[in-house]
Amino acid sequence: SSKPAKAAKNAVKTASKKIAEALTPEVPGAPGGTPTVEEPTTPHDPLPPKEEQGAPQTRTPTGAETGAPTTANGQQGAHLTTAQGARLRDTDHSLKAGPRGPTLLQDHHLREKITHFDHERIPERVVHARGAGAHGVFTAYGTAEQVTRAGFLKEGRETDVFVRFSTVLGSRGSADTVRDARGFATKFYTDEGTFDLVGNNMPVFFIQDAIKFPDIIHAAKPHPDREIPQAQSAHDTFWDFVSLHTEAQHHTLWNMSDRGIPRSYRTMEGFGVHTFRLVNEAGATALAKFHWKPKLGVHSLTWEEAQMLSGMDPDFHRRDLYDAIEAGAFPEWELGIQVLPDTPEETFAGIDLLDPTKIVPEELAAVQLVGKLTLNRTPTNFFAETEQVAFHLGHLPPGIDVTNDPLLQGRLFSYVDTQLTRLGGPNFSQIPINRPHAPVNDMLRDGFHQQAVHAGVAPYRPNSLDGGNPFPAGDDEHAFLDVPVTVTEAPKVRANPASFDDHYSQARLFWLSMSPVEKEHIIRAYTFELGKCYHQAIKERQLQSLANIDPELCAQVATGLGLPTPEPTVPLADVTPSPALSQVGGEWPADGRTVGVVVDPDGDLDDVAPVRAAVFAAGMVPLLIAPHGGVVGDLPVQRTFATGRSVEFDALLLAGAPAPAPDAVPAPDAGTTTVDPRVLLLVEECWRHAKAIGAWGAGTTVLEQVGVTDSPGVVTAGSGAQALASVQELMAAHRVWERFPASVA
Ligand code: HDD
Repeated sequence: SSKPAKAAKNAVKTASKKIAEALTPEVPGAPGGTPTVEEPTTPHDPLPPKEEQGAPQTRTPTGAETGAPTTANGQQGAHLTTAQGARLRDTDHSLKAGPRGPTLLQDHHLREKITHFDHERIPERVVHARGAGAHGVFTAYGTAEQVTRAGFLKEGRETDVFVRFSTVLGSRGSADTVRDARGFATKFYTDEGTFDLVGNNMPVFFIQDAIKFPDIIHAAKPHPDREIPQAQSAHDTFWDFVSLHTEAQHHTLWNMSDRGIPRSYRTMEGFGVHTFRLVNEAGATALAKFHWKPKLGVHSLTWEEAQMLSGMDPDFHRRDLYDAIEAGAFPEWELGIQVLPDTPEETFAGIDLLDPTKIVPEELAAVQLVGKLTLNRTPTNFFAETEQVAFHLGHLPPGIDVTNDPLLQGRLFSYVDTQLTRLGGPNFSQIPINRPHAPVNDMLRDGFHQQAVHAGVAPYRPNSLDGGNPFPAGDDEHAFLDVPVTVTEAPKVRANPASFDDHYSQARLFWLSMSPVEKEHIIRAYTFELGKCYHQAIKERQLQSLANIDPELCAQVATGLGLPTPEPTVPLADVTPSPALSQVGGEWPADGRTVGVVVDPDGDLDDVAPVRAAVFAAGMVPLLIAPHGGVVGDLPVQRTFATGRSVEFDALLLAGAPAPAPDAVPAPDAGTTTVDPRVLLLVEECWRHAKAIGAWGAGTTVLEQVGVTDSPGVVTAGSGAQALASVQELMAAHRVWERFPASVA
């Protein structure tokens, strides 16, 4: 090569060397320019594994432990390793050809790390994607022993459970408090095989035949063109579907009622929906419907609270559940069954028990309590447990069998099928959360993600090689019994029984069972939802269904929409209301409720500490609200005027009247009030949402400035203790119901 070319090459070499030197950071102890990271802690001995992180069992064909190496658990040793166990020097820098050079393909650690990350997400559930799960225990009372041979229902039996609550429509990241049905799925790890009770917080369903499930879900999910609205039923395709499928009217009415916006998972009922068939030791059968009765009663949010929470705290229900469990306020439900005679007609009091759009009113068949569920442990890892848990209606123990409800029959196919895509193969029952606690001895082999190291050579039967194992179990050996129900001879058809055509009588029953305030909420919900629809024909068609349920309901919604009220096209059903369906009128424990306490750091704080202690003592959670964070006196502040909002609290106590802070949003009436406008807003909202409010001392000024001093459920007391006592009494009824206007009787 020529002289000038050589000189140019050298110049480039020198220049790049200089640049490299200039760019090499001078870090002591880091030859080669790799900065050392200052660790906030020093390596220590591995933590003992948490109990629930214990190595999952590996299964042999006989259900015995193989003793084979078990799966690894996260963060239990001091040193970072690759997935293969090689210790790593650095996980913060890719391997490069020089500090400014390209990344090398040979960086196996980089590729392993990124590849694994790229595949961290699995498909969300096609419905019920948003949910929260918890572990617990079920204790049987023994009261079901006469009707079912199920071992876990025998007196005193304790069974581990995992429960997952969910909304139906929203994506995994959607808000908890949207108007929707809630899933209530319980996995009982019984010693006779896992039992999954996959129910909802509403006892009826939209459709009568599983073949229509894709249709209703397509209609209810966001519109396919713009993918909006998220987690809402207030849109045209939903109301198009339900107004065209009048069998959906009963469930829709439940959705429009306060049941569609629960206060907490802890204050929801649960229902198995379908009728199941129980079989006892003697082989006698009964039909049954499952109910979960919450210890805290059934309570809901108001629609405005639900909407505000969607923005203020989209995780409201999840947080509430986990906070309660971590605080030791373990949520409890009693399991109940309605036992109904197993007659050839499969009806009770004229109600078709195979129709999942129908209930059996509790007044006609009492709910007999058979055991208690206590949720006492939050998941250790949300993905591993709550995301990967897989429920299936075909997970049945001996003593509980299915019926011919056509919705149930289709579900028996869907739940296993969906896991193949969602969990990536047929071995999902080997994922730790899905592992039965009963010994497993199946002849299922191989497949994606096989975790078991099956011994033996003869996974077939009969065989003469593995000692003949496994053998079928007899009736006296806890075998599952398919109840030999007679199948009547009938033509093969795609058709429903005639009784399935009654779409309005039970919707009317539900409506007539509501208190005036609950009716008012239902009217407003329909008016909101239909008001969000664009197509006039859809609103008119839905009004027609409402006319067939109840003329007054229809008239009020029609007025709200500015549309004429149609005449009923069917005779109004003559039904007897079921008082058990109303949420109003009782008194319940207030365990785990939140009480906001507004304090003025410059005011009289004498009563604050004792009131706070008394709220704790009552099993509730006091949250101090102050102009600034940190402490007031020596009490910790949980919410400031900037971070707190009324919707977080079940009741409000005013211990002071804080003056407007410099960062307060200016209020239009700033000249006439002496209190921070955010406190006035807090009180206004609590008042509007019918919450109990108590004040003493300077706190009473706030009530005066909002103008609610003499209102029902607003207490002015001489001391903090008195204010709390009165507020606590009011909270037993959940809300100050008389504060809501009611336009219907
Ligand atoms: Fe379903 C999930 C409840 C009808 C198909 N369903 C799912 C979950 C609950 C319910 C609580 C969430 C389970 C979890 O937390 O993992 N589903 C119901 C109730 C129904 C009902 C109470 C009527 C009485 N479902 C129903 C029908 C079909 C499905 C008719 C299909 C024909 N459901 C599914 C599914 C899901 C599911 C696609 C989604 C994720 C999953 O199963 O594991 O298979």
